[in-house]
Amino acid sequence: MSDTEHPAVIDAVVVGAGLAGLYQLYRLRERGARVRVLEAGDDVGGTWYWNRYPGARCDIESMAYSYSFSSELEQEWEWSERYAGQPELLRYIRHVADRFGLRRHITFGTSVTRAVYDSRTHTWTVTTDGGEEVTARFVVMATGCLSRASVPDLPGLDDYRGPVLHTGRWPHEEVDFTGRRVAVIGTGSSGIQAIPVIAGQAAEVTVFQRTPNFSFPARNRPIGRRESAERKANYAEFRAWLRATPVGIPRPLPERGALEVTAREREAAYQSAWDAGVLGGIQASFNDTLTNRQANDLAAEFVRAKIRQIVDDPETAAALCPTGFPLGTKRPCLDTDYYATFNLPHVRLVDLRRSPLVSLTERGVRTTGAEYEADAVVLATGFDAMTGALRAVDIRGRDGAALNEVWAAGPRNHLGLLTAGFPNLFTVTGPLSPSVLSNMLISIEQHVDWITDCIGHLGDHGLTEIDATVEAQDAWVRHVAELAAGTLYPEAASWYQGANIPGKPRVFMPYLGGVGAYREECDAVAAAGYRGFTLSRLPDAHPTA
Ligand code: N01
Repeated sequence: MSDTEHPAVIDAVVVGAGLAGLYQLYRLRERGARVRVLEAGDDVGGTWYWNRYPGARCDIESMAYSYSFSSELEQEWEWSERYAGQPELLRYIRHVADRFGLRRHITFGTSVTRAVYDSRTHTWTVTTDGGEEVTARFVVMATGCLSRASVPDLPGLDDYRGPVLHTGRWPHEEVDFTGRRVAVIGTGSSGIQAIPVIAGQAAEVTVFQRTPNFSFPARNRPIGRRESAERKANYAEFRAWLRATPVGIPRPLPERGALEVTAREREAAYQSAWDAGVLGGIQASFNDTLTNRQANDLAAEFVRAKIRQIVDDPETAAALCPTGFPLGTKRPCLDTDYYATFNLPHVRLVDLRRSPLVSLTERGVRTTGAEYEADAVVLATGFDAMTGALRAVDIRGRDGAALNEVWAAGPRNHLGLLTAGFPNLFTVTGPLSPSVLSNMLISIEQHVDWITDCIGHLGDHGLTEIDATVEAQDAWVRHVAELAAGTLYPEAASWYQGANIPGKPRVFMPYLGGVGAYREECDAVAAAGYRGFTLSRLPDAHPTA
């Protein structure tokens, strides 16, 4: 069969052509499977296709946040910076698509609206926004954890006369803020990356902050040839080490608690993390930061002291100091000159906790304190994380059951991979897996490898269906919740538990056991003949993948 033909029933539909979808396509093609990838964007890249806001950059080191499946790719690609910017990441992903001949299997500009399982044939029929129907034995949702932009329901949004730009849906054409007054709403990772860069261009920047965040200097720098060559000489060992660490990020693994050392030693450890510029470095200075409130307070106070040191105006510094939630329990940020940006004469901070946002007006943003005129409004307001992109598709499993109803009180699945009653539908880095609390590349490759092996196992044994058992699923959901309950994470109203979306159930969604332990569990499940899953076959099945 030619690559461009679309047979009546193909082996797999992969939804999304970001880092996860591309690797899934590569692995299934390697097995000779007939695969189609359906992608909403007009190019590959996923997150790095959509998030083009000024300053967008990965906050995990490029040489760790990259594919490891091909040593040729690893060796030939040269990263220019320690933390790659969005344009370079997109170039890399495009290179991967071209190098491995993946594009011809991808249909761009196409969103999946519906997916319906047929228990009689063990197939899924996927419907697109263009009305096309594709029937496949497996569906892999590679739709990303942070892909559904959240636009808050702000009164007056339609009254505002200037452009409103969401960081997660940034225009593809150049946005020039020179001489403009820009209002930025939101101070999470996106806002914190964008604000210093926008301030470098705009005539005036007003930052509307509801919750201050913990942010640490990235200490980004070019990667020299020598540094790159040294890493490449030991790339396999480096990757193997990352896979066994808690989150797959190159940073030290602490053996002591913050209260087991002297104040001087503690300060030195925090300072060393601050100087290193590694995501989560401060919280990872000691092994109890996320479980012991006293230890956490010490780390948080270290960061607040840094903010007060950097920011000249004491009132602005106080407003920028995060309080009310433990350090690390909302996603920490890495920045370049974020706090120092507030020393610039044309940048001001509006503390929405003191004067809440009332509405957008024709000319700008109104709070209970004043109206701020702006020529453009940037919404750095985040995403309907982890479940948003999955729930946006009308997914119907066995007997017509709707995933949205099954997940009404929060996501349920086994290992974050398959939901009972929705056989043969896999989620890459789905909720209840390490996902957003890990280096996504580590988790993506682990999931895709597991899914590919699973599909291969079914094919090798003449099986046509895999479904999670309700018992295994219930136990996994409980396990993920118990892990979270043993930490300080539930104390923060974070997007990790859906708190940023009105009406979303509060369930802590990422698995906290670490990528190493998680991989071991997934491998053990597979080695035990897919324990916790039911495998079956149609009487007249002729599996091919
Ligand atoms: O979104 P966020 P993000 N009125 O949800 C505020 C990843 N990422 O796009 O905290 C006023 O973190 C909201 O306030 P509050 C990373 O995992 C990675 O910045 O709800 N404010 C908050 O300040 C990250 O965590 C990179 O009180 C409103 C902000 O908007 C995740 O994406 C780079 C509001 C949203 O912050 C999401 O980050 C960028 C309202 N009505 C992002 N609604 C990398 O470098 C919301 N806010 C890899």
